[in-house]
Amino acid sequence: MKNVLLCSLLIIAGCAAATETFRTENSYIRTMPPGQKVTAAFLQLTNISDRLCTITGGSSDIASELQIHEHQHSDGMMRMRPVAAVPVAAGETVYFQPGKLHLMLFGVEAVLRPGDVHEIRLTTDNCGVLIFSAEVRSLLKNTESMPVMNHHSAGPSAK
Ligand SMILES: [Cu+2]
Repeated sequence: MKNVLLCSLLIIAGCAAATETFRTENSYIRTMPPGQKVTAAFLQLTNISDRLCTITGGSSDIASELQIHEHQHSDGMMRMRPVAAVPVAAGETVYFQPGKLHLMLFGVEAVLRPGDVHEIRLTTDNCGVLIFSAEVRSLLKNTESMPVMNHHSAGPSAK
Protein backbone atom coordinates (compact mmCIF):
# COMPACT_ATOMS: atom_id res chain seq x y z
CA MET A 1 0.00 0.00 0.00
CA LYS A 2 2.82 2.34 0.92
CA ASN A 3 4.66 1.52 -2.31
CA VAL A 4 1.65 2.30 -4.46
CA LEU A 5 1.32 5.72 -2.88
CA LEU A 6 5.04 6.43 -3.33
CA CYS A 7 4.90 5.52 -7.03
CA SER A 8 2.02 7.77 -7.79
CA LEU A 9 3.75 10.62 -6.00
CA LEU A 10 6.88 10.07 -8.09
CA ILE A 11 4.87 10.09 -11.30
CA ILE A 12 3.28 13.39 -10.38
CA ALA A 13 6.66 14.89 -9.46
CA GLY A 14 8.18 13.60 -12.70
CA CYS A 15 5.50 15.20 -14.83
CA ALA A 16 5.76 18.56 -13.11
CA ALA A 17 9.54 18.68 -13.20
CA ALA A 18 9.85 17.90 -16.91
CA THR A 19 12.48 15.30 -16.09
CA GLU A 20 11.87 13.58 -19.42
CA THR A 21 12.72 16.74 -21.31
CA PHE A 22 16.09 17.84 -19.96
CA ARG A 23 19.22 16.34 -18.52
CA THR A 24 21.42 18.58 -16.39
CA GLU A 25 25.07 18.04 -15.51
CA ASN A 26 27.73 19.86 -13.54
CA SER A 27 25.32 22.39 -12.05
CA TYR A 28 26.77 24.71 -9.43
CA ILE A 29 26.41 28.08 -7.76
CA ARG A 30 29.42 30.30 -7.17
CA THR A 31 30.18 31.44 -3.62
CA MET A 32 29.98 35.20 -3.04
CA PRO A 33 32.59 37.48 -1.55
CA PRO A 34 31.44 38.77 1.87
CA GLY A 35 28.89 41.56 1.60
CA GLN A 36 27.76 40.61 -1.91
CA LYS A 37 24.19 39.69 -2.73
CA VAL A 38 24.71 38.73 -6.36
CA THR A 39 26.14 35.51 -7.70
CA ALA A 40 25.98 33.26 -10.73
CA ALA A 41 25.01 29.67 -11.44
CA PHE A 42 26.27 27.36 -14.14
CA LEU A 43 25.25 24.04 -15.70
CA GLN A 44 25.17 21.90 -18.79
CA LEU A 45 21.67 21.37 -20.05
CA THR A 46 20.70 18.83 -22.70
CA ASN A 47 17.31 18.72 -24.37
CA ILE A 48 16.59 14.99 -24.51
CA SER A 49 13.10 15.45 -25.92
CA ASP A 50 12.28 15.44 -29.62
CA ARG A 51 11.16 19.04 -29.79
CA LEU A 52 12.51 22.55 -29.44
CA CYS A 53 12.39 23.92 -25.90
CA THR A 54 13.00 27.57 -25.19
CA ILE A 55 14.07 28.65 -21.72
CA THR A 56 12.31 31.86 -20.83
CA GLY A 57 13.42 32.53 -17.26
CA GLY A 58 13.78 31.03 -13.84
CA SER A 59 13.80 31.40 -10.11
CA SER A 60 15.39 30.11 -6.93
CA ASP A 61 14.39 30.22 -3.28
CA ILE A 62 17.74 31.77 -2.36
CA ALA A 63 17.38 34.72 -4.77
CA SER A 64 14.81 37.45 -5.18
CA GLU A 65 15.44 37.42 -8.92
CA LEU A 66 17.05 35.18 -11.53
CA GLN A 67 18.19 36.45 -14.91
CA ILE A 68 19.77 34.69 -17.86
CA HIS A 69 22.90 36.61 -18.88
CA GLU A 70 25.52 36.37 -21.55
CA HIS A 71 28.92 37.98 -21.75
CA GLN A 72 29.75 40.08 -24.74
CA HIS A 73 32.86 41.90 -25.93
CA SER A 74 32.09 45.50 -26.80
CA ASP A 75 34.63 48.32 -27.15
CA GLY A 76 37.29 46.01 -25.73
CA MET A 77 35.26 45.49 -22.54
CA MET A 78 33.52 42.41 -21.23
CA ARG A 79 29.90 43.22 -20.54
CA MET A 80 26.92 41.15 -19.44
CA ARG A 81 23.50 41.54 -20.91
CA PRO A 82 20.22 39.85 -20.05
CA VAL A 83 18.93 37.24 -22.47
CA ALA A 84 15.17 36.93 -22.83
CA ALA A 85 15.08 33.41 -24.22
CA VAL A 86 17.46 30.51 -24.82
CA PRO A 87 16.24 28.09 -27.50
CA VAL A 88 17.49 24.53 -27.06
CA ALA A 89 16.94 22.27 -30.06
CA ALA A 90 16.11 18.60 -29.66
CA GLY A 91 19.31 16.79 -28.66
CA GLU A 92 21.24 20.01 -28.20
CA THR A 93 23.42 20.74 -25.14
CA VAL A 94 23.65 24.32 -23.91
CA TYR A 95 26.52 25.32 -21.63
CA PHE A 96 26.00 27.90 -18.93
CA GLN A 97 29.58 28.68 -17.95
CA PRO A 98 31.79 31.46 -16.59
CA GLY A 99 32.44 34.19 -19.17
CA LYS A 100 29.65 32.94 -21.41
CA LEU A 101 25.96 32.25 -20.97
CA HIS A 102 25.13 32.06 -17.25
CA LEU A 103 22.37 32.35 -14.67
CA MET A 104 22.54 35.45 -12.50
CA LEU A 105 21.06 35.36 -9.01
CA PHE A 106 20.14 38.69 -7.44
CA GLY A 107 19.13 39.53 -3.88
CA VAL A 108 20.81 36.50 -2.30
CA GLU A 109 20.50 36.97 1.47
CA ALA A 110 21.59 33.48 2.46
CA VAL A 111 25.20 32.63 3.20
CA LEU A 112 26.39 30.28 0.47
CA ARG A 113 28.67 27.63 1.92
CA PRO A 114 30.62 25.28 -0.38
CA GLY A 115 28.87 21.93 -0.49
CA ASP A 116 25.41 23.33 0.21
CA VAL A 117 22.80 22.39 -2.38
CA HIS A 118 20.07 24.73 -3.58
CA GLU A 119 17.22 24.28 -6.02
CA ILE A 120 16.94 26.29 -9.22
CA ARG A 121 13.92 26.29 -11.52
CA LEU A 122 13.98 27.18 -15.20
CA THR A 123 10.76 27.92 -17.03
CA THR A 124 10.24 27.10 -20.69
CA ASP A 125 7.73 28.13 -23.32
CA ASN A 126 6.17 24.72 -23.87
CA CYS A 127 8.37 22.12 -22.16
CA GLY A 128 7.34 22.59 -18.54
CA VAL A 129 9.50 23.67 -15.65
CA LEU A 130 12.99 22.26 -15.22
CA ILE A 131 13.95 21.84 -11.56
CA PHE A 132 17.53 20.95 -10.70
CA SER A 133 19.88 21.04 -7.72
CA ALA A 134 23.04 23.08 -7.80
CA GLU A 135 25.94 22.66 -5.39
CA VAL A 136 27.68 25.73 -4.01
CA ARG A 137 31.32 25.82 -5.11
CA SER A 138 34.06 28.20 -4.11
CA LEU A 139 35.48 30.33 -6.89
CA LEU A 140 38.86 30.46 -5.20
CA LYS A 141 39.67 26.98 -6.42
CA ASN A 142 39.26 28.18 -10.01
CA THR A 143 41.03 31.51 -9.73
CA GLU A 144 44.13 30.40 -7.85
CA SER A 145 45.71 29.03 -10.99
CA MET A 146 44.85 32.12 -13.02
CA PRO A 147 46.97 35.27 -13.19
CA VAL A 148 45.61 38.18 -11.19
CA MET A 149 43.76 40.52 -13.50
CA ASN A 150 44.66 44.19 -13.41
CA HIS A 151 41.45 46.12 -13.87
CA HIS A 152 43.16 49.47 -14.32
CA SER A 153 44.13 50.20 -17.90
CA ALA A 154 46.89 52.55 -16.72
CA GLY A 155 48.90 50.29 -14.44
CA PRO A 156 52.39 50.97 -13.12
CA SER A 157 54.43 52.00 -16.16
CA ALA A 158 57.10 49.58 -17.28
CA LYS A 159 60.62 50.87 -17.76
CU1 LIG B 1 25.68 38.07 -15.31
